[in-house]
Amino acid sequence: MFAYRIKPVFLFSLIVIFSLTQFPVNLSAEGNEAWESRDDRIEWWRDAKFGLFIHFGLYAIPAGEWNDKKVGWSEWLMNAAQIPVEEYETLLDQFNPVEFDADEWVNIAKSAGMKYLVVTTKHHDGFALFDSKVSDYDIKATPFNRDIISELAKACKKADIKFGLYYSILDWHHHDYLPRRDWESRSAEGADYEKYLEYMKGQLDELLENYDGVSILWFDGGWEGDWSQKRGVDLYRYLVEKNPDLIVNNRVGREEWMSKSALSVGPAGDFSTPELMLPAQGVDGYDWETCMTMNDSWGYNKDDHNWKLYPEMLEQLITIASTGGNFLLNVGPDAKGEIPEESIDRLSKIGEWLKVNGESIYGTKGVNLGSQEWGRATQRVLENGDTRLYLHVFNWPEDGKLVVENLKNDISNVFLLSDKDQKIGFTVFENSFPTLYLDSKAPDSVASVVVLDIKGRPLIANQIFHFLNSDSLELVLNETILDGKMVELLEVNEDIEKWSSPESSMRWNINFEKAGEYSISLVYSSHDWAAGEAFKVTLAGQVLEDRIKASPEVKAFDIGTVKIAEKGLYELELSPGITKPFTIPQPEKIIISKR
Ligand code: FHN
Repeated sequence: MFAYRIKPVFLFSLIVIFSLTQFPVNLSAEGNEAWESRDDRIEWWRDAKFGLFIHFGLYAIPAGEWNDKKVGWSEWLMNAAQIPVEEYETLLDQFNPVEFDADEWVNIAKSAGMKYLVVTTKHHDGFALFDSKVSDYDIKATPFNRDIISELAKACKKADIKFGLYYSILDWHHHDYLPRRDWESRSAEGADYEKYLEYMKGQLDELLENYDGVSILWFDGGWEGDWSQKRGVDLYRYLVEKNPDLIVNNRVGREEWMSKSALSVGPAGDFSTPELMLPAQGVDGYDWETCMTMNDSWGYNKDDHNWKLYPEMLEQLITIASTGGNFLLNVGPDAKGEIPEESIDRLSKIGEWLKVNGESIYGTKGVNLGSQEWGRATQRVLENGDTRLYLHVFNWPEDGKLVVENLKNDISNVFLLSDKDQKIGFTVFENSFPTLYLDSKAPDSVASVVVLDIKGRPLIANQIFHFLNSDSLELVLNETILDGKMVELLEVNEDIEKWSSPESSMRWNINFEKAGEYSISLVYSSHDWAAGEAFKVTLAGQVLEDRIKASPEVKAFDIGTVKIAEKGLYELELSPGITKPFTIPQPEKIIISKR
């Protein structure tokens, strides 16, 4: 068992811990200096859009298998194979990634068009990939004995790649960490969680003080035991005060990211971290980053050959950028310290695409044009206040005609990003959306970028929902107007806490092809605490009022009947009642059925 030598740093960190707890514990954002400085600190990250995630550690040696037991996520082997600490520690003597070359790793990221990287300094197994003075369970205890984090810091600086560090709050190795794994026989006798926190702060101090240019701290594993949002807010404020250029993810906290796709940010952390998922659409005004594997494991798994293909990954990058997020794409180097060829191949192809089309990704913002046959768009505001739209065309129209649904702006210029001299014709007829006339052959086999310069900021018509000759219409919630802003609602069945006033509303334009009586029902589940909240549906001048019914499972709730006297276009509005908070179930769908 390796000792954690708490030497003079103990005294220092104890004082710091003491002063740390002096911050007025404030779970809201106001008065949180770190949160108040966020916009300045995070600006480079918002423009960067694309980074490399690196999971590397002792787990690369067994590579997903232990005594014939195979696991999916190789970095979870110690827990999944229920390996006692003493047994897992035997890996230390085998850790010798002699092929590790920091410049090579960083250049792979750079050639992929990535602007930052995040590398595991300590994952859940507790092993530190750096020379830690507060621990003997670190790189010094291995035959390799070089400081990988130090070498990567230097390589990133040389290559002008921003340097980020992953750190796991959870620690399956440290004696003072609690809780123990439920399968463990190791006694928790004498374990002191506060001592573990001093140790963790000691390592975080080392990471910020001993390595040059740390730009991101990427926390993970704060989902159990006594870690809390309160501790997360305090740690976030401490770290940003210590390094005013630092940005920190929302996993420094606890509740915020637990639903994985949560987009709520702060005041613990600067950006949210949905994982292994793509949002149906993005949401303005949030900073979020999706992290993804290239196969199925974060750490190197010798048996994991389920590699995603390059086209899928490029579409993921574009989809994420078009919905306002960043993409952290993972590699798991093997025990020799080499990034798998399959990863390098895919990354270099993405890099080749970005060399030609990077302008449509870096420094852009998402834009919600509603669902489009052809693909996804990003936008950039031009100096004159007009907007440049980048249409990423995955499905190149065979007849060369590309309709930009919902776009109502005047168009000033259309051309191919890959050949700016190749102008593209377009027509916009009264009451119709722009049609672009493209060459028959797509310039790129995966995603071709058509640039559309429009007057002013995007004017996007509400989608019009049609019954399409059916007597029932399901308004599946993927786009609506909330508080006057086009909001993409990511997750159904989560209560909307975004209502900012009783005037808030969600609205849909519906084309009723037949007059008659229509029943309205909402399909939702809802938390107990929202039960009884009033809300109303307004349609054709008729108001149906109801109160939320607590329902853990998704159910259809009949709200009432509306009379449509004449066929035509009507607006359905869903709005909160007068009670506070203005919470309302975000319905999975609204069903309108002709009686
Ligand atoms: O448990 C970890 C997992 O091993 C991996 O590090 C991912 C990457 O975001 N994070 C946790 C699972 O959410």
